[in-house]
Amino acid sequence: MRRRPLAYLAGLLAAALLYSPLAVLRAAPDPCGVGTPCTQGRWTVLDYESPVRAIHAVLLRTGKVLLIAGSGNDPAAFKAGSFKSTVYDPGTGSFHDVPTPADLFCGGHTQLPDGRILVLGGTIGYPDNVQDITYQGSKASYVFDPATEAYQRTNDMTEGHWYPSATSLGNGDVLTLGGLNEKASGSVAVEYFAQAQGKWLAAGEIKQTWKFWGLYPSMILTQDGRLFYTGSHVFGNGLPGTGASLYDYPSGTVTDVPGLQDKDNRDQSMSVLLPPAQDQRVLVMGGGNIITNVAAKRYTDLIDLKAKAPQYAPGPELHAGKMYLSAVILPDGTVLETGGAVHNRADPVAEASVFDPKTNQFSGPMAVDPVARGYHSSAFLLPDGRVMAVGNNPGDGSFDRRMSLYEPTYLFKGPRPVIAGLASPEWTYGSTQRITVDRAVAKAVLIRPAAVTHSTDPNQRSVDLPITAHGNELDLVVTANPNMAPPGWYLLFTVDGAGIPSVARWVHLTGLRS
Ligand SMILES: [Cu+2]
Repeated sequence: MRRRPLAYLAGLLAAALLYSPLAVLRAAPDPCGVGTPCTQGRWTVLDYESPVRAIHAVLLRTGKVLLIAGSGNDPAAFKAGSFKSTVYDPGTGSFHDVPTPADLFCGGHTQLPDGRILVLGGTIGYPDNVQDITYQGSKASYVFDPATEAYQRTNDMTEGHWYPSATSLGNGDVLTLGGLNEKASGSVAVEYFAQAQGKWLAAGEIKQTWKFWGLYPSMILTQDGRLFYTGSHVFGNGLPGTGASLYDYPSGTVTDVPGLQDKDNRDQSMSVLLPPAQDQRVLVMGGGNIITNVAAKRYTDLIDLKAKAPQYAPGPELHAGKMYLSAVILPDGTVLETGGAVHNRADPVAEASVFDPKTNQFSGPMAVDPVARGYHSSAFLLPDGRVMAVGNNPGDGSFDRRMSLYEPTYLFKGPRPVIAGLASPEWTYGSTQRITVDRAVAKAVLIRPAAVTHSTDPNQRSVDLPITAHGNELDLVVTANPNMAPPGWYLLFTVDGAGIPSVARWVHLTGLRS
């Protein structure tokens, strides 16, 4: 091909530039180019495995993680009365196996105000074809103390609960709904744990609706103290109503919330109260139906609970249809969604993306967990800003005990801000708390530590702390509304203008004003 003289000159110039020292600099790979950890994060599979089937994961105020298997969905272990939990230390990679008093498999869990963990319900019977009965739920409940790493029994609940919800309330009490009872039929009792008395109230002490809420109903505490049933659940499709509702437990009033797409195909979808919690917006992602076994869905739904008459509107589609997915609030104010599968305990989806509540868009694709994460998998945030993923229990009954770590993109963007000082880790509602940082930051957040299983962690939230800066001293304004951040231990992160978070410090938020 004949080249025009001008093009020829331009070619020479380009060649000269290519070999100049400046061009060598330009030719160096962009550390934040497409496909780098800086734009998609990085997964690592640990070179050791969890000693137990990690079906439940609870981040403790000690920075360790309580992994609960119970019988681990293993009929032989159940028959043998072999129930397991372990406390994992992400810092040292060590495990401390914990005597486990009952089959906590498929129970519920949430943090109490003092940082102990309430673990409720679980399994008292596996399916039995002869007696034509499915899983039977336990009435028993335990408090796990991170200091002693031991369970202590409480009084029993009214009814058994296999796949219950557990939502921490603004006063630190816990409300539990749903699941299957000791006879394997739907649990309908409203269960209320009064934390000051350290016990479950009798059925008559709380307004009963005797309503069946399904299995692992996602019940998120709203700013006015009501519970929002997001429509995310496990199994139990075909429930009446719109598939979502607001529940005022003191009066027993349930108000349907319209707009959720395809409510009967939201089995093992995942719901998140989007950051910041102050915005009161919820995102529901994906879902399927293990009974019809349709291919899992790509749709998402968004709702603003501050609206006078809240209703769902369709959100952006996921990059891939999935159920069994995990969603983790990151300190930079975005949400990582990862893992999942297309069909009942089959066809894992190798896809991850990040939802930005500011733009209502999923970015990505992000790097993908090398381990399939479907049924009985979980992912959760660690205090250092990394995400851990555990579990997978495909239809052949096997269980994947490998553990993966995800380093989000913000860990590849430059040095991290440091929280150098904390006047006190004991925080009260409506107070102003002074911290010292090593350089300017854009925001500070409190993130509630995970208590996750089966694509459900209704207590997950990130609460903004408005900042007044005096040089490297920051005054953080703590919400005065306990419904915004129920009492307990939280991860405090500061985040710089580039979205890079510090390592978290633990703070203890309580109702007492100092
Ligand atoms: Cu399960």
